[in-house]
Amino acid sequence: MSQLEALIFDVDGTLADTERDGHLVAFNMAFKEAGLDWDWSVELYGQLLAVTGGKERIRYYIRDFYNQERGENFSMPLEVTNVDEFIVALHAAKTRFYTQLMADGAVPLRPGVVRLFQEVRQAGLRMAIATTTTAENVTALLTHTLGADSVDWFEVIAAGDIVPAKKPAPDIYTYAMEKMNLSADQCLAFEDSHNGLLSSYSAGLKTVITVNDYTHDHDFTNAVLVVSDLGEPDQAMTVLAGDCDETYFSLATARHLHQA
Ligand code: XBP
Ligand code: MG
Repeated sequence: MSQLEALIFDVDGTLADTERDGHLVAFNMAFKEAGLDWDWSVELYGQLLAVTGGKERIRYYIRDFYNQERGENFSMPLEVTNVDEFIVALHAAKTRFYTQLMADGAVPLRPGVVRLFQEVRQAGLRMAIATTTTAENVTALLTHTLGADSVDWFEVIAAGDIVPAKKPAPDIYTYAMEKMNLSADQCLAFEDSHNGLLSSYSAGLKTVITVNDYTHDHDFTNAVLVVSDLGEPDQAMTVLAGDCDETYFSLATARHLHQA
């Protein structure tokens, strides 16, 4: 087994609870601004999360939910001729609202995230990000929670449309590892969802899961560890599956899981 060289992190749901308090809010703000009377509920959004990527999620809603909710098929605003352009413009507005929410401090990082980042940096290990969300959103979250220089803590920020196939495809993890010139057995991934785990696992990565309200019932059979969160010395994590006696997740935990 190779030595552990790098930790690769998902963003949404893993570093922060951005889905409910960030993305969902921003989607609804964008709909309102566009004059649409769509208002996604927290519950509906949980169903829409089956599809990753904001543009893909809007398309999924139009195709699979709109008629069921409204009893009529979606018809585009009169001034719009092309559904792809409509979705791209709506999504650009959503990104604008999302980055503003991050600037307003709407979403904090989850327990243990900053502590683990600092420990990894001090130990000289490498870090990367592999996410479905838009690169601007990653920068906004990192900058407004950790400061502008935190973007440079990550050797690669693999995000959004940089690969054609989003999670659950392995492409975004494969891309990040290629950029770092590392193989999967030199890395450990951190995810929060079934789609995320499908992506990291099919890229060959051992994966740690921190669950959240949207994902605690997902199938995490292929994860090496499933925990409530990364925990803190004074705020114990709960181990939901896997072998771990620690009360919080440290670099030692990562090394141990990687070697096991
Ligand atoms: C995250 C996502 C993202 C966000 C929306 O998935 O699905 O699409 O919900 O982001 P993961 P954009 O955590 O598995 O990467 O609107 O910027 O696409
Ligand atoms: Mg996620």
